[in-house]
Amino acid sequence: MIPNFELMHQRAKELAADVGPRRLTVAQAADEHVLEAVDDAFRAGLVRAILTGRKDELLPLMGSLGMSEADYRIVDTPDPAHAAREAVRLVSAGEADMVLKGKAHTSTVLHAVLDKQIGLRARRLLSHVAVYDVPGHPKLLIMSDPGMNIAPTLQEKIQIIDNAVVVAHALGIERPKVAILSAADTVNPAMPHAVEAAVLSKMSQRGQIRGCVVDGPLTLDAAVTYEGGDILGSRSDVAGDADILIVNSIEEGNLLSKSLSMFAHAGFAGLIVGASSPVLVVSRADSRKSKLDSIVLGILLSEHLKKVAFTAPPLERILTSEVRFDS
Ligand code: COD
Repeated sequence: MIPNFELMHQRAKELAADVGPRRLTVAQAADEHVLEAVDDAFRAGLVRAILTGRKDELLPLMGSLGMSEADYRIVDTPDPAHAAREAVRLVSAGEADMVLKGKAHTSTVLHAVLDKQIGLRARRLLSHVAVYDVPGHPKLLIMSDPGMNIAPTLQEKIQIIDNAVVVAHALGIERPKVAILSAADTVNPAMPHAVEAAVLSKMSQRGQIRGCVVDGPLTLDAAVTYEGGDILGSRSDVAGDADILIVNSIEEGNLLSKSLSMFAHAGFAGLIVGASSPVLVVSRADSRKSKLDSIVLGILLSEHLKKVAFTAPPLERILTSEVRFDS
């Protein structure tokens, strides 16, 4: 199990030594921190990159950052939509292993990823999975979905859990503990999300959600601190030791994410999971380090998907008798 970003980088370096650098496309690459992170990854032998965007914008910026044009393939594209589509198309055509969002807006990249012709759909829900390295916390925290699905339904939450579990497995967490967050640890019928959390816990207990153990509703402190988890004692397999936090809306996820970064100074890496290849989504405000951490996480996920594809059953199988009594 990889407990922090330092060891995540070490693992990616070992993989690169074994199988060579991963192939990365960058959607509208003319962004200073994105280019710096890509160049850091290139110099560390982790990636080879194809940069899309306007060449007359890219080349001067690369020059000012001391990057050599000879180290990169550049695909000249007229605008952000074309840059995003070309970056995604190259991955779906097998010319690269993953996409990194550059200057193009998140929704422009996501629309390209969802495109039926050139996109990366894999008959699954796509969701945003964020990983945090919180100073003082003994292990990485995974959270979903702070960036794609706006108000997930119960069925969508099942797939959001599946996708987060895939990332946990890629980080070597064999049977991740999943906490469904709420404002209280009791099932209050007046709180619809708490009722959904209870349903998800029961589905997990029945083996309908696999590869992990799910419990909720749990408050944040009950989920991640031993003092908080103690309140629930042996009644929860997750409390006090959660690996994955599931939030109920994009707003809740965004607030938790920004709080971890701003107040707890957590390191952050983020990507979209559920597509046929990893899609690395970082916001413009994210640091060079965060962008590099996201590339490194993408490398681990891309390698994991080569071995196992998606092991979790698609939703239609979860809801059929095929797995009803499976444990
Ligand atoms: N997984 C799989 N397929 C999807 C998903 C998903 N999560 N979302 C939409 N689709 C498919 C639909 O089935 C449909 O075939 C097609 O994509 C278009 O669907 P729409 O019209 O419902 O989707 P859009 O175009 O309105 O928007 C999709 C977005 C992902 C762009 C939208 O959900 C969004 O804007 N999410 C929030 C992104 C954001 O602002 N993040 C915060 C900043 S980081």
